[in-house]
Amino acid sequence: MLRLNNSILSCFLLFVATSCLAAEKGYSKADPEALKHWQDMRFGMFIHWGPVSLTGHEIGWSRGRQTPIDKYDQLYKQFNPTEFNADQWVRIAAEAGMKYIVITSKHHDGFSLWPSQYTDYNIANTPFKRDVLRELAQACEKYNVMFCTYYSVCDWYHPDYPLGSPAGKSKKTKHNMPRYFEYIKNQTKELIDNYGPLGLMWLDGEWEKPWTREYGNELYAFLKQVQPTLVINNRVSKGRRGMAGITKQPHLNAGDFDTPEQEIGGFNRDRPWETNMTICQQWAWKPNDKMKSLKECIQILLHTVGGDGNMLFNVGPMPNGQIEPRQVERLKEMGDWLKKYGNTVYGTRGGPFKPGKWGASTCKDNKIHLFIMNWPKEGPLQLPALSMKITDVAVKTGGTLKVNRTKEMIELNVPKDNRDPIATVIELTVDGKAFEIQPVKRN
Ligand code: FHN
Repeated sequence: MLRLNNSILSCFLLFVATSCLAAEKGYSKADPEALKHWQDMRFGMFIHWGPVSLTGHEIGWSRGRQTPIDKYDQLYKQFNPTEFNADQWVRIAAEAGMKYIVITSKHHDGFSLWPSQYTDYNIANTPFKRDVLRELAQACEKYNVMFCTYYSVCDWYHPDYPLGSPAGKSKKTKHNMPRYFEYIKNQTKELIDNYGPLGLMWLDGEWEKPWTREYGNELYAFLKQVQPTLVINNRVSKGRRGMAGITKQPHLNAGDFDTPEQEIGGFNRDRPWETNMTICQQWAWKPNDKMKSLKECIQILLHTVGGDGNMLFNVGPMPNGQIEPRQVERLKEMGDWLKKYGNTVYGTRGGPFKPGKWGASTCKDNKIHLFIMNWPKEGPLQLPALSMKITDVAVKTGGTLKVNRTKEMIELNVPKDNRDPIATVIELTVDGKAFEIQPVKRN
């Protein structure tokens, strides 16, 4: 019996050692089902909103720049978005084909969009008073859209956080980071307890000095204990390489997915990633801001999913609580496209043809979807031959399709006037699981 106990003990110790090592190495411990459920959604709405929308300047970053700090911090006393209608926001997202919503529950300016018990600087103390997050979470449940929260670990307002505005440039004379870290844990737990289970905890603001890898590891473990199915991004800890959003160092806690910002991530099937991008230029609402065309919006989405990533697309609602009508219109146009071709996006994986100037591709079961965005000046589009037999080819966006297959190439051509100006969608059927085809790059 003693011998048996010894071997059980050594197995247990080995298990403990490896799981500690894995935790220390920052390997993602995401719930695989929750992670896949989110990845399959492919397209979400990002919302940057708060009293700052009264100024038309950027959330957080304009505090102590375009807007003097004392003025910025009093904006909440005028914040009364009487046109706010959570059902309307969620319907706009759903009709755009967006399957999840991530809202700035607290950005770098420290304002809490919910009646937090841990600070008075929150929505309950505005003329509006209503619990925006609760109404939004309820509307998400009603329309089957996953509710998620953005939370900034840097907080230029909070007296215990060492850095202040503008943009973390000033240092507060008195601060208490350990106490502020408790505040973060209390608030993020409050978000889960009040509005959860959440889809994602989208953390941000990790690049500043006061935030450490140790805080990140502790927060990651803490949140996973509060909600084991929670998916957490790589900005929980250090190591994100700027706007590329990729955590290169495997020894760092890399959270559950990478977060390229305002750019499309590179083709990567080995680690989940999500491009976050603005529909205009600014994250928070800006009057007459430059808005992306429908062609840009769809092609960004297709290059993103073609790279095996998700797309989190940002709107900045106005101070009256409405999303700008022109942004609503653009999102509806995206939804119209997805109503026709959504099966080529949702639940797919990127590839096997890697994205390029020509376009992108996705795959699911025995289908490969090509999104041809730029044709050669003359002649057919040539793609490298696949390791699997193609049993059928069909153009989904209309017109006739000419196909020629050689040992090295697949040649595809659609008459110029049949080519879709945004993306000509062609479906290939193969005699196996398309995801098993080794990804190839078109030279
Ligand atoms: O400073 C923020 C910015 O305001 C915005 O929230 C983006 C979204 O990814 N994140 C930070 C910049 O990296």
